[in-house]
Amino acid sequence: MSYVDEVLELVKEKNASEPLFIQAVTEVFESLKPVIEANEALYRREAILERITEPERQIKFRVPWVDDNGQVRVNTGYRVQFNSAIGPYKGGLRLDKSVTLGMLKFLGFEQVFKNALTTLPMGGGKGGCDFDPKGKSDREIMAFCQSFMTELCKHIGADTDVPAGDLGTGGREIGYMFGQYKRLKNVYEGVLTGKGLTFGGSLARTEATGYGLLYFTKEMLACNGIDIAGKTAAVSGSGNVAIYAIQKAEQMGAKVVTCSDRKGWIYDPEGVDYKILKDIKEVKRTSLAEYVNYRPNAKYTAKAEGDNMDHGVWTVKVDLALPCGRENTIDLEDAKNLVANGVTAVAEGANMPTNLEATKYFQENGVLFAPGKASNAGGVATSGLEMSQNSERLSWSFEEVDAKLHDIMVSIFHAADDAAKKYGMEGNYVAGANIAGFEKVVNAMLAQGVC
Ligand code: NDP
Ligand code: 2IT
Repeated sequence: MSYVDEVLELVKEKNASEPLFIQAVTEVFESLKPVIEANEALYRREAILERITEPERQIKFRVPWVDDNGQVRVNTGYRVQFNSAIGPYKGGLRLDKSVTLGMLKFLGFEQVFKNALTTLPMGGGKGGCDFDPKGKSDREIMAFCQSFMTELCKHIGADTDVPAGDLGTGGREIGYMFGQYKRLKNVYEGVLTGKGLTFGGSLARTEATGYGLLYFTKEMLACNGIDIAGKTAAVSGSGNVAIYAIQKAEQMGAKVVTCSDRKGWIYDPEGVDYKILKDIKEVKRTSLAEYVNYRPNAKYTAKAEGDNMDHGVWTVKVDLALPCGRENTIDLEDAKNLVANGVTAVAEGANMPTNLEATKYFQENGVLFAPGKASNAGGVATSGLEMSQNSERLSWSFEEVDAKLHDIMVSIFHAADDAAKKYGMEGNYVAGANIAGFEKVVNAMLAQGVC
C-alpha cells in the first residue's frame, strides 16, 4: 500500500466517529499523491502525514453560565491547536448547537493549509462550543462569552493562539470575549481578530471573506477567458460571508438571485438587495422570510423542518454558484442540477460546502471549481493584517487593507494554479491549493525537526 493510502486508513480507524474530519483529510490526501510519491521515503521516515493529521493540542472545557431565568446552563467548549509550524495558531470560533470535536478538527485541519496559502505567518487552529446563540438575549450572549473566555484565556495569546469569528460568532461575541480576556489577563493585546474598530479591529475585516471570495472568483474566471460582469449567481447562506459576497458581486456587475438561511431561501429575479439582507440578518437577526416584505417580486420558499441542505438554491439556472452557508450543502444531485443548467464556476465561500462526490462531478464536467481553503481565505488573511496593525499599533485605511486583500487573493489563485500545473493537473484548483499549502507547512515542519 502506498504511504498516503496507509495513513488514510490509519486516520479513518483512529477517528472513526468524526466523518467531517475524515472527509477533509481524504480530499487533501487524494490530491497530495503525486507530491508524496515524489518524496515517499523522506515523508514516511519523518511521519509527516501522521503528524500533520494529529492536532498539536486539543482543549475541551466546561462552560457554565446563567440564563435570564436564573437557570444555570452548561455547554462544552473546545480549542483545537492544530499546527504551529509557520506561526501562532490562528482560526475562528464556531458557536452552534451542532459543534463537536470532530467538526472543529475538520475546520482546524483546513485552516492549516488555508493560512499557509495566505502568505502570512499563521499556523492553524479552530475552536467553538455547542452553545446555540439563536434566540438568546444580549445579556445571555455576554454571560456565555465571559464564561467561555474565562477558560479559553489560559490557552491563547497574541503570540500563541489568536481566535476570531466563524459561524455563529460575529463582532458582538468577539467584543464580549475581548473584554473578558483583558480583565482576566490585564493585557491589552491583539489576542482576537474581528474586533470593533475602536479597540484594535481592522477596517475591511467584516467584509473580507465575501469580498475575497469575489476577488478570487474574478481572477479565476479572467484566467479562463471569462468576464464576471453580466453573470448571474446563486449564493447560499445569508450571514457574514454571504452578505459581503453579494455586495461585491453586484459591484463587479454580476447579479446574485438567491440566498438562504436555515429555515428557507429566496429567489429575487432582480438581484438580491444586500442592504435589505444586511438589515434583516445582521441588525434585526431575524428570518429571511422577512425579505419579501421589502421586495414583492422576490419569492421565499420554506425548508422542511430539520433540512440541513440548500437543494432549492441549486435548482436555479445560474452561471456561478457561491455556497456561503456551511459544510456539505451541495451533494451529487445538486451538482447534477447545476451542471444541467450550464453552471460555469463554483467557488466556495463556506468551509467544505461541497461534498466529495459533488466536487468530483463538477471537475469531471468542466466546471471551474474553487475550494474554500483558497477562495474563502480572505477572512483569515485580513485577520493576519489586523494582527500586523495591532503589532505596530497603527490602523491602516480601508483602501489599504482592501488593496492588500485583493492582492493576496490573486496570489492565492496563482499559487494554486501554478502548483496544479507543476504536477500535471492544470485547472484542478483543489489539488493545486492542497499542494501549495502542504509544501509550505511541510518544509517548515521538516526544518524544525521532530516536534
Ligand atoms: P454566519 O453565522 O454569519 O452565517 C451563517 C449563515 O449560514 C446564516 O445565514 C445561517 O442561517 C446559514 N446557515 C447555517 N446553517 C445552514 C444550513 N444548513 N443551510 C443553509 N444555511 C445555513 O457565519 P459566516 O457567514 O461567518 O460563515 C459561513 C461559512 O463561511 C462557514 O462555513 C464558515 O466556517 C465560513 N467562513 C467564515 C469566515 C468568516 O470570516 N466569518 C471566513 C472563512 C470561512 P441562519 O441565519 O438561519 O442562522
Ligand atoms: O474559516 C475561517 O477562515 C475563519 N473563520 C476566519 C478565521 C480567522 O482567524 O479570521
